[in-house]
Amino acid sequence: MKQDSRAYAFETLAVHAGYEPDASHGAVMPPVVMASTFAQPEPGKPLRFDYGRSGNPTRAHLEAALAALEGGTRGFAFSSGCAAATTLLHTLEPGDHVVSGDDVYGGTFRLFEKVMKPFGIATSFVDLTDLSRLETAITPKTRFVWFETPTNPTLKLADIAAVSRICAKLGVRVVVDNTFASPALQRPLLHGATVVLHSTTKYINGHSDVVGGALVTSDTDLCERLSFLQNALGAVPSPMDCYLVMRGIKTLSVRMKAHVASASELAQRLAAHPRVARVHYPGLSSHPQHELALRQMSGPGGMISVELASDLEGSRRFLQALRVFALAESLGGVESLAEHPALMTHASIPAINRKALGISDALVRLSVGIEHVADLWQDLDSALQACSS
Ligand code: P1T
Repeated sequence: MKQDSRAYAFETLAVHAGYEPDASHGAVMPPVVMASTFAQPEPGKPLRFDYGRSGNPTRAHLEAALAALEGGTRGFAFSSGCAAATTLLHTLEPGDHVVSGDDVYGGTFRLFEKVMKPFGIATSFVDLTDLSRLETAITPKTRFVWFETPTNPTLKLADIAAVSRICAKLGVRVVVDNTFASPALQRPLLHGATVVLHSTTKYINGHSDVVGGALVTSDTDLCERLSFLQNALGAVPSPMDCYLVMRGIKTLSVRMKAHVASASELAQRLAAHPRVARVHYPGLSSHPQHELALRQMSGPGGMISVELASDLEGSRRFLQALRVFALAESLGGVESLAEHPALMTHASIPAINRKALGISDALVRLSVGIEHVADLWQDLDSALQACSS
């Protein structure tokens, strides 16, 4: 497909954005350019690329694809989601302040509290399901309002357009970690956010074989600074990883449809199960922000968090009884995964905070893959039987 400014549908962009068959060979997939450096015709006058940290053709294709998918002008690829977050936080200065959603990935919480705080960047954690709390949390030093929607792991939503309206009035940039939804289901920049962050490790790559991250924005000043910092901090992905993520993107739409269909069915069944106390899934009408999910997302996603009607031992038995779901951290791959946030992905969050957020010993998180839904249900149902034995 010729890259032009037409408004192609997301499915078409996912297959084609960022690359067109190359002029010399017509290869329909981007070449993996493994070179760490690029010969220059004259000293200090490189062709487009000079050194692999500063830029690489395969990475450039991925970055263009990411920008197109999120509807931004520039995409930046990183070696992990945490590297993307770290680079973005380096646009701040000592004394600056961040308002973060209260429920975020444990590694993001750790970055704010254990890494950035000692450098003089303070973070306030706020429940953004109630926006009256946001304006009081923002200070003259606040530079970012940063949140996940849906959140990891309790799947709360924040109204991106409403947060962006408040922040625009106050001159604060809005950072949305769109890892759980992926751009196939939600495009935060179109709702007014300034920057979208991804752990491309998850749905964007989709095959659990790459750790990667991304930022996308249309903010010109931020683009300039991120471009500098991406090179200066150097947390860049390898060309091979860029290629793999680019390949994963081609099936993002179809994968997300399959994740949503199966997760929707499993969430309904789990909600009716006697050994389940509560199901967190934005697609259920019982979800406190189901209306917002319908408005803001084109599908409620492939993640489900389940409060079992049991204790820590029951959760352990459930997770170890699963046969199709693998007991593992991470999410968004074609294979189904299950994990225990309190002991695994959110262990770096103090117990008192976890308790307040509802990350209890009975909470398990499911990443619903693209296997047959009947096999997934049978697996969950039999593990639930094991849970209280
Ligand atoms: O793992 P990494 O690629 O560095 O991405 C960090 C990250 C950022 N944002 C969100 C919403 C995330 O979920 C993650 C990583 N999360 C897991 C590994 C997990 O199992 O929840």
